This record gives sequence, C-alpha cells and structure tokens, in this order.
Amino acid sequence: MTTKLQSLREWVEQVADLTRPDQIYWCDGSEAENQRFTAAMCDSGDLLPLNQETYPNCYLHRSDPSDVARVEHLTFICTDDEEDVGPNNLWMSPADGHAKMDALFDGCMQGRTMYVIPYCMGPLDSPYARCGVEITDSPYVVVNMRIMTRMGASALARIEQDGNFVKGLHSTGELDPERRFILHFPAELEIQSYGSGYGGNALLGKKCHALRIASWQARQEGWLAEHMLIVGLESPEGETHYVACAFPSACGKTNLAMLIPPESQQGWKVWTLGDDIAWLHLDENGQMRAINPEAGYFGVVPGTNAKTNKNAFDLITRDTIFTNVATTADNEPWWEDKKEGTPATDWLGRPFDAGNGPAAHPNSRFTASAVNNPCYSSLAEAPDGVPISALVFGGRRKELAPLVYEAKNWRHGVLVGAGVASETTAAATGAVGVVRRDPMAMKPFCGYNFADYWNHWLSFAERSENLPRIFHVNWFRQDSEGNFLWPGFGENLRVLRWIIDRCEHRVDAIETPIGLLPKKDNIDIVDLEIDEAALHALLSVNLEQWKAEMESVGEYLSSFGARLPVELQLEHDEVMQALREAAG
Ligand code: OXD
Ligand code: MN
Repeated sequence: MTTKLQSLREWVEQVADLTRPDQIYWCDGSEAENQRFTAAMCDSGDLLPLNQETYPNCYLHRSDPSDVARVEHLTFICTDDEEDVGPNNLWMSPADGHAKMDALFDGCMQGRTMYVIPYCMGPLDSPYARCGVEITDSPYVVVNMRIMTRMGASALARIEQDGNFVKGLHSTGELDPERRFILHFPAELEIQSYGSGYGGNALLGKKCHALRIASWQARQEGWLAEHMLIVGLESPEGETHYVACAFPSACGKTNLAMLIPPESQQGWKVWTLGDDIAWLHLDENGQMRAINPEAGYFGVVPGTNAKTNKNAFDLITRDTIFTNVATTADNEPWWEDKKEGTPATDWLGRPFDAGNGPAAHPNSRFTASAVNNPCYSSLAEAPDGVPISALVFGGRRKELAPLVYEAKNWRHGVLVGAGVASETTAAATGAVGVVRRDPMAMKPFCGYNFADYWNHWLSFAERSENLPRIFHVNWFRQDSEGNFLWPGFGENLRVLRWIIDRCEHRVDAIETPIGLLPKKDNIDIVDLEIDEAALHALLSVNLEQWKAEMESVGEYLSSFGARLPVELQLEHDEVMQALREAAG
C-alpha cells in the first residue's frame, strides 16, 4: 500500500531518510493485520495473552517502569512567538525544536519497521472530522491506534480526498527519560514524540492531535476542541439531553460517561458518546453540536468495579489491551478496587508483595473499542454530532466548591471554567493530590496561550443567542475526617437531572455571588443516605472562603498579563464586588 497523495508520499520518504528503518509498512486497519501484529507482539513478549477463557482477546502490556504517564515537563509547543503559547505551556522555537528532534530521530529506526498509520478523528463522513497520519516504530502504538481511531484504508481515502492531514512522528527510541520529548508545531500541523510508549505521549491522535493541535485549529476556524466527555441522558418520558463535561485527567469522566442509573432513578437511560474529548461547533442555527473524535477509550483501570462503572467493568472483559495492571494466579487482570480476585504478580511482573506498593500501577490503563460499550449511543456515529444543552466544568476539590452551581451567563461561565482547580492525579508524572489551576481541564492540553483561548471562548457569545448553559460540579467534597460527602458514581445522575431542569426552565435557583445554587428540594435525594449537615455543606458556599478563592483566581489570571481579555477581568471584578457586598 502507498498513496496517490504526493505530500504524504514525500513526507513518508523524508521521514524514512531521517530515521532509516529496515522496512516501511502502511497499515490498512484490517482485522487480519491486527491479528498478525498481535501474534507477533505475543511472540516478542510485548504483549502477554491474559486468560483467554474469561478474558477473550485481552492482552497485557508492561511498559518500561519509567514510562507510565504523560510528561508535562517534557511537552513543548513550538511557535515563532513565545507569547503565543502563554505561561500555560512550555515553549521552544520551531528551529530549535526541529534541530533537537532531528538529532533524536536520526537513524533511530535502524533494525526496526516503520509503520505508517492513516487515521481519522471523528466519523469518517463527518464534516467536523479531521485526519492525521502517525508514523511510528511501535507495533503497540499501531494496535492501540486501531482501537482509539478510525484507522487504515478508509482513513487514507478521506485524507486523499481532503488533501491535508496532521503529521505525527513517533519513536519509542531508547525509552530514556533524558531523551524523551513531545513537541508540537501547530503552524506546520506537526507533532514529534520521542522516547515514550505511554498512550498520552505516543498515541498521537489523542492528546497531541485532538486537543493540542486541534485547539489551535479550532481557534482559527471558530470551533472548540475540549477535554470533555459527551453523554446523553434520556428521561423516562423519552426526552434526551446531551451534556459535555470537562474534568481533569483521572477525575471520573469515563465513569460519568458510562453512568448506570441507580434503582431510585427508574426509567432513566444514559448513552455514551465520548469519555475524554469533544469537538464543539456551532451549527447554522447557533446550536452547539458535539462530536467525539475518538473511537475507543484509554481509561484508568484502578477503581473500576461493578459498582463504580459496571459498563466499563463488563466492556474490559474482552477485546481489551491492558497496560501495567497486575495479574491473578489464573492469569486474569487485577487492579486495586476490582473487588474480586487477588493479585499474584504485580504490574512490574514481580510476585505480588504488598510491601512494594499497589499491585497495579495507579495509572494503569485499558484500551477498548467504544462500540463494545453496552451504552454506546447510536448518535456517536452521526456526522453532525449531537446538540449540547449544557457544558459542565468540575474538579477534584476536598473543600470549598459546592456539589453544583450554575454560571449566571456565558461570560460568567467562561470565568468559572478559567478558575477550575483540581487535585493532581497519577495521569501525569509528578506529585499527586496537589491543588492546581486547571482551566477548563485543559492545562496540559491547550495548544496556545490561555488568554487567547479564553478570548476565543468569550467570542461565542457574539455568535449565538442559543448557547448551552454552563455549570460547575464537585463530586469530591470531604468532611473533616476525610469521608466523601456525596456518594458519586450513578448517583451523580441526580445532579445532572437538576442541570437538565435548569436548561428546561423547570426549576428556580438561588442567586448568590458565586452563581446559581440549587434549592434544596430541587435535588432528588430520595433513597439516599445523606444527612442534613452533609447536604447543607454540599449545597451552600462559605462566601469568606470563596472570596479568598476568587482572589487566588484573580492572581492566576493576572499572570497572563496584558493579553488577558478585558471582559474576563471585568467579570472577575464584578464577582469580587458581589462577594465584598455580601460580606457587608
Ligand atoms: C487521559 C489523560 O489519558 O487525560 O485521558 O491523561
Ligand atoms: Mn483525558
């Protein structure tokens, strides 16, 4: 296989001249090809077959122990003007970036095969979909990209028709953390990633293309590329609302996207469209519509069980690639909080010893195809996507942020999103549990200056009078003893129902300086064991503490200097004024 698209042929030749592989292989995405690669990786030990009776077509990959998460400190955006990437990104000049990467890629594929992976982000027939080609020397990347994207001959046909594509070059290199870099060249629509096989660094369609490069393209073209799940909520009366929610990495997007209504929520159905990324466009009526550019889930395994996420728990019993989980004596995958089985071997392949820490790596992952999800929405393949009623921001906050509140309007919603903070998780290397600002859950993924990004968000108010309402949620409030105040998981549907009621003008809310809070009686707590004090804490806000929070948001915003949109500053000033007045 090759291509009639000259620019693609030339780029592949140019990469081969630099990396000097033994052979070049164009992936067609077929089942036969997938089986060949899987069998070859089982022979080489890159994949270990799991128990094929209980986990048919499931495999385990053990990564290099130093290569288990995204590396934000090694991720750069390369632009002519440093200001364009903002203080939210690391910057390198395109010339320095190319020189650095050319040196790393020089001859790096000698003795290896170079795989050319054409892929499409989004349904193949969607006007909103965008394509890319990833060149890699990792067969693990090939089989994962086949799950995560529409990959192979059909994607190549679309690329040939479009005539353009994002260029992604990847090599696992020596897996030496000192020689690991993830660079983005947005003006050239190019990504170069060296020295890591970890999904977020190596499956270039995902974070690198569908968020960092796409956010750049989206700004130029008037749309949004966001770190958001997309979920459909169907009421017992048959009315379906679609909601897109931005939560930071490993804060429960997959669980919410696959939520199973608890018994108390009789008649409700939940449909998954996406669990990580949403591309949002305004249609000709000013309605915001979303597509999920991905075709699979790269989900966090620990914590997945029949109670927290039964859909995912069932989904990953077949056709799944596990990375860095433990195994039982029966060769089944095992992870913390699986609630069944016991580990025999840990994620490093050692006999399990509790003294060595968790059996599965806290950021161990599953890669599974979206079509195997029992609640996969039929509209996930719709070329025009789904209409979005509400956008929801959230973070993991032990304190302060109430269970839910609504922004007063779009401009206030942008401020709410810009002020999101969350405790860090194992999805990225570095300390875990530290509260940091993660605006719109895009801190690791916005491919340009946040100040310009907020300006872009604000500009939507001029383009439509029909924008989704904006909310903020926090499932993670704790009492002074560290107990969660809210049960979370399926019960979160109760909060989503309030959000829908607000969108449908069915309930009033309490106006406060932070936004609109639910009236206690408007959140359904039937059959929920939750005491009055907890409910009060969840549905109210301490204005003194919030004032301190908003001061800290203000300091953060001012770190963007003169580029900060005046409108956002004004919105912040208004909220501060309201808080001062409320304090008397
Ligand atoms: C992910 C992440 O893998 O956000 O989705 O890190
Ligand atoms: Mn993510």
